[in-house]
Amino acid sequence: EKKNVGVVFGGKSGEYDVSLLSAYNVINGINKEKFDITMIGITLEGKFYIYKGDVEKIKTNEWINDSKNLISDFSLFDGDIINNVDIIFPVLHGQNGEDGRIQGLFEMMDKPYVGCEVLASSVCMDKDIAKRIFRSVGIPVVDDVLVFNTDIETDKLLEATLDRCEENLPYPMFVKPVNMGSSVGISKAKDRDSLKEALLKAVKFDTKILVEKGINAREIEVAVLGNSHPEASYPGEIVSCKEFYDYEAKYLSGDGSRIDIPAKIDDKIIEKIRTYAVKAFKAVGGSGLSRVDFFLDKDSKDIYLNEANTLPGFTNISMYAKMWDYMGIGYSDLIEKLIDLGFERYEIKH
Ligand code: ADP
Ligand code: MG
Ligand code: MG
Ligand code: K
Repeated sequence: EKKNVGVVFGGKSGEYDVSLLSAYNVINGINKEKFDITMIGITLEGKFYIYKGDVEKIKTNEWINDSKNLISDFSLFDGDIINNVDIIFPVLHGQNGEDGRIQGLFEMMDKPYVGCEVLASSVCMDKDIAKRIFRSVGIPVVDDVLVFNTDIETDKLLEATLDRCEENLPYPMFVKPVNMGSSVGISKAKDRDSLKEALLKAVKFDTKILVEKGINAREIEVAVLGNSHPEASYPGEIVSCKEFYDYEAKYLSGDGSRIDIPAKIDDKIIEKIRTYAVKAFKAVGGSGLSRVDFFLDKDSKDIYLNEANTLPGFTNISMYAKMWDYMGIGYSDLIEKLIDLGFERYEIKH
């Protein structure tokens, strides 16, 4: 019997646009002989709709104006539409979608869903908390200084915070709100003035800011797939066209950035990175999927785990999908595996 997959897209998140692209690809990529689809759109304001229109309009964000194909008066808990959905696939990135909040809603709805549960999702969304956990299991992470919004709320406090950063870290530094993705709110600071500017920018996105030592790094990513026996793909490398892999390099500048799969690095380093990726996934209690990102220091060859993304970009040309493609699992099969893993976890936990 065909299972009905509720594909959720959009979301009250800085990564709304990225989600539309991922979801467009997932909806097109799902094997229609095996699965039916219910499209569930969330607006930037956080309003839920069932969408019955053309998939192309998701990509272009026209879905939201397609009023004859939108159903707003449906229940998430016990309505005909939702009862018909067997499993939910949140194709959402960033706040509310990737951070455990909507996963909590799925738990309350008592629905199986694809990807990490509440805890792993929220841990990985907080770059500070995640790094503490990785450190605690012996995975190397970049040195940092944690700054709260209250540490920079007056000029005097701000100056003291700049001192604290300078005492603990060399320039350049990377300044990031802890709870974002897609490089939103992140800056590279080369001196005290730009550090100040970077902090004032980051605090617009979160109350907690991570200031890190800037690594002159190659960026290596690993795709992890599985529940209690997760597997790591071969690593891929992002070669950015910009000074760092910022939002523009990620999504806007077309073919300027390059992806190498597998990354052209030493076999020994490859094995180390894959081992760290699985260890990190287990340490945060991951399930389903995660893309674990590393820095390989160009000078010292040291490896650092940068972050784990529990709902990474998921178009058919995204790193996550391409790495599994290289491992022999095509896009449609990957989607199916993730759905199976979602059902498997539900069975174990319920
Ligand atoms: P996001 O979740 O937004 O992707 P990241 O922490 O991965 O946040 O940072 C985005 C990008 O910024 C990285 O891919 C990398 O190019 C650059 N970057 C972040 N932190 C550092 C660092 N400590 N050293 C060097 N580059 C960094
Ligand atoms: Mg991220
Ligand atoms: Mg990143
Ligand atoms: K993350």
